[in-house]
Amino acid sequence: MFKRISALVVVGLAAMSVAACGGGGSTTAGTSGGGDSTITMGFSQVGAESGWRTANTKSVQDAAKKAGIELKFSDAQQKQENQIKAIRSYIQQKVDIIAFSPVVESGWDTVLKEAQNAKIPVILTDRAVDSKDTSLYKTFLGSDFVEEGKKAGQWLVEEYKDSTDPVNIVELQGTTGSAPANDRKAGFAEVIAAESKFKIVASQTGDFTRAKGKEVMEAFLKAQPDIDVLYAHNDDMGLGAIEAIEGAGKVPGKDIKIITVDAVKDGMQALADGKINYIVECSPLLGPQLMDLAKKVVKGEQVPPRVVTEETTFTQEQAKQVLSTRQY
Ligand code: GYE
Repeated sequence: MFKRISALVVVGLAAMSVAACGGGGSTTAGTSGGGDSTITMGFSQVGAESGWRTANTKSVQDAAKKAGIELKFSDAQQKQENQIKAIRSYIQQKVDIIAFSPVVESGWDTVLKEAQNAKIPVILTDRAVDSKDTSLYKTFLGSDFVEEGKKAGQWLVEEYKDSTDPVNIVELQGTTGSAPANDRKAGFAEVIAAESKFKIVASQTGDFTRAKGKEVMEAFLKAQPDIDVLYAHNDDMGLGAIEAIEGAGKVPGKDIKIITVDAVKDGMQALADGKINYIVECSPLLGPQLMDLAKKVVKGEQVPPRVVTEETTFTQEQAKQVLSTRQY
């Protein structure tokens, strides 16, 4: 029944990308016209805030090497201004293609227009932007975060299906304004809204880090006498919160049930140990597919406007089964 799904699937209508491909394709054809001239990619990473991010960075770097793509890599330390600077420097360096994982959703139009004017195509990886003008980027490769939030909510509904008592939930949100924080919150809220017994009694950002997750959970525990469930938007914040819960003399996974997102190795270990109750998977292994898309875009070939990562979920039993083979 349980199936580990690691494949990436391509969705979207290729037809929709026809218009988007016109400009970028013709401008970069010269670069790849010789057939084997090396592609240079400028990649602006969000930061190094979590186990997911570390695995994602490694995936991008390894895949670039394997694909023979020269990678210019920069870490923005979770600051949009650093990403904008990095993108401008890639434009100045006349890279063949820019890829980036936007730390927040808003505020990208100006710099994306600069790239477009310089005829340098852009690929979004992992996180989306809210720009109305979708011709500013060629494609968006990453997870469906709303769906992830829904899966977290569905587990909770099932877990408490026989109870009529109120269920007090605290939520540790990801980085404020980021697509995964916005969407994981929205998907979860939509599903639990169906039943009035579910109440989010506190919700605050933990910046996707372990340290902040611990700090905010400590504050939640002081302010809220009766917490039944913690929903953390990633494993790292959940792991930090576990320390806070244990520090307060409570048993994580029992006194307080915990749901997280990502399924990195440390999270899966805590799940197998019974400290987390359920994890919604989010795959960081985007590198190989990013390089394939980049090659196509630079050659002027059509790519689908949206490529969604296919993912699964894990219970404690399932975590025990797959833990030894988990790569990240
Ligand atoms: O879930 C979190 C990371 O954007 C999907 O960012 C990514 C999220 C991931 O810091 O751990």
